[in-house]
Amino acid sequence: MADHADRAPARWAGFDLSRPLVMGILNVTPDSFSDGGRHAAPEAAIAAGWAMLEGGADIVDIGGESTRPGAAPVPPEEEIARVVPAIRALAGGGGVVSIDTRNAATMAAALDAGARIVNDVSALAHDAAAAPLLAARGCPVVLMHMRGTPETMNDVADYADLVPEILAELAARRDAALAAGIAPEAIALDPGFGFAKRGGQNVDLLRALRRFRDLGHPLLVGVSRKRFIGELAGSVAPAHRDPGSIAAALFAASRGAAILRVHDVAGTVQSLRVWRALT
Ligand code: HH2
Repeated sequence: MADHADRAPARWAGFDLSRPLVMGILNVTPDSFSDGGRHAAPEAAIAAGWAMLEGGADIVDIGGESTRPGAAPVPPEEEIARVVPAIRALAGGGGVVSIDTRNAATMAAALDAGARIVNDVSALAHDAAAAPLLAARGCPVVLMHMRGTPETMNDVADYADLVPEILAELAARRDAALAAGIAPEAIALDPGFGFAKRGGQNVDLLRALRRFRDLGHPLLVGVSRKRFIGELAGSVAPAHRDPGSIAAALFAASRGAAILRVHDVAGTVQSLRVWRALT
């Protein structure tokens, strides 16, 4: 177990990475693919966030813009209005919050409201102001691999050689972050499951996770309720994909994932505890 500890850093964002961290997903959106609309009201979002922290989440990842395939962009002002009340409440009460956004204005507002980590599915490519902002703020950041935008990504999922191409593209985004002045120890990397990857490509990528550790950063894996989990499980709808998502999360942990981004926090925490005790 903890085989991610041999090459990747031992700490990130103030956390000890000797066991995988659990990041709970809190989408304050009307349209996210599996929980859209459930936490659109601030009170519902805050209650769901506390339930995740009580269930053992190390981090609550708050997002105000769906990035499901085909999703339309949300203006930053709207995104900020959605996420700030939940960030204030959860961070103010002692929870560690990350902000899931591509927009520098939203990153700044979220950090001002108490978020400690930025999670950007565009790996700071979407908004030119993002990298200088994070370099100045010195906060930890997750850089995720994607091609195109959520609107176009399904059309650009053709790879001659899947894993080396994704490794090179993610390394290029990491290098851009370093060139902008972001500290290497602030950076975690994510292969971006479901983002410009079709069904079986996600499986190949997950099986190759160990190769991503050679980039020298903690790895975040987000497979929770994604379409390929539903396909592997046999045409299961998003709301019923938690058992399959946990199976994939444990597999990712065994291949070196340091942070697991999940909807079912309590189920994942319990599964990890048992799995770690056995291994
Ligand atoms: N997946 C989603 C959103 N943000 N961030 C990282 N780092 N990795 C991921 O795999 C990832 C992510 C999409 O999932 P979800 O938040 O559940 O849905 P939606 O984008 O529809 O809000």
